[in-house]
Amino acid sequence: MNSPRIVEVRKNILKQNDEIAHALRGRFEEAGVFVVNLVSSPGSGKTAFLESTLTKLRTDFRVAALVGDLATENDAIRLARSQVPVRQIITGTVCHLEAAMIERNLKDWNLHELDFLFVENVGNLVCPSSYDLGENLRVVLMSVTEGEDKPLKYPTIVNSADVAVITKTDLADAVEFDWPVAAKNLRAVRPGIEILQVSAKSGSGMDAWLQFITSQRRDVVEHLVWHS
Ligand SMILES: Nc1nc2c(ncn2[C@@H]2O[C@H](COP(=O)(O)OP(=O)(O)OP(=O)(O)O)[C@@H](O)[C@H]2O)c(=O)[nH]1
Ligand SMILES: [Mg+2]
Repeated sequence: MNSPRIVEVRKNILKQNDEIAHALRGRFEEAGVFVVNLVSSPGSGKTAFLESTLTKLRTDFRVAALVGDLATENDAIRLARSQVPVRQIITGTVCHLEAAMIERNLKDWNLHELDFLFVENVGNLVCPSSYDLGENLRVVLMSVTEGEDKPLKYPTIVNSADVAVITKTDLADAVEFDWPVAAKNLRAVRPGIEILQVSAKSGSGMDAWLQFITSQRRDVVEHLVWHS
């Protein structure tokens, strides 16, 4: 008897989130900031990858990051080593970031002073897929140690992503990672999805990733200039 009401409440929450995300997207666009949302299972390497990304990007761009976790400031402390503005969002019992949390935590940041804003979502392969944060690009990370079948088991998150990044490639041989099968599984769920390969530890693949996001940002910014 309770089910219809639960579904209704859930629909309302998602609708409210979409409205806030829509407003955020407008603010990001107006400020010319390119927003990247990183999603993955716990421990796939989001923070290591993001710390490396922030450190490399900050020489040419103005960058900042928000990071969500149920508890601890650990990831914000790690990301702050890149010397860019970082803020931790503690979600308590909530297994994903919501647009309202992003809005609240941007508070005193001037978006016009940023070129890139990165959001590290809570490590979870299910909940974050339903919550738009107003981002330009959603990146799903999958580490080689998780197994090639994860896209088939968690299709919704892959389906909601714009690009897939396979992480910890330095460990690929040790776990006998099957690259063709991983690519086949990702593309079975999300046909045509671009797949990048990185190791935050060795730095391999980071240049291709940086080229990819800077060109994605250029396309968005040029599109805005063209239409203004
Ligand atoms: N060998 C290797 N280990 C890595 C790499 N990237 C991350 N790790 C390790 O993997 C573990 C998890 O990395 P994190 O960066 O904390 O992963 P995360 O996705 O941010 O984790 P949560 O925020 O807790 O979901 C740590 O022990 C990292 O040192 C990599 O490229 N190669
Ligand atoms: Mg992390």
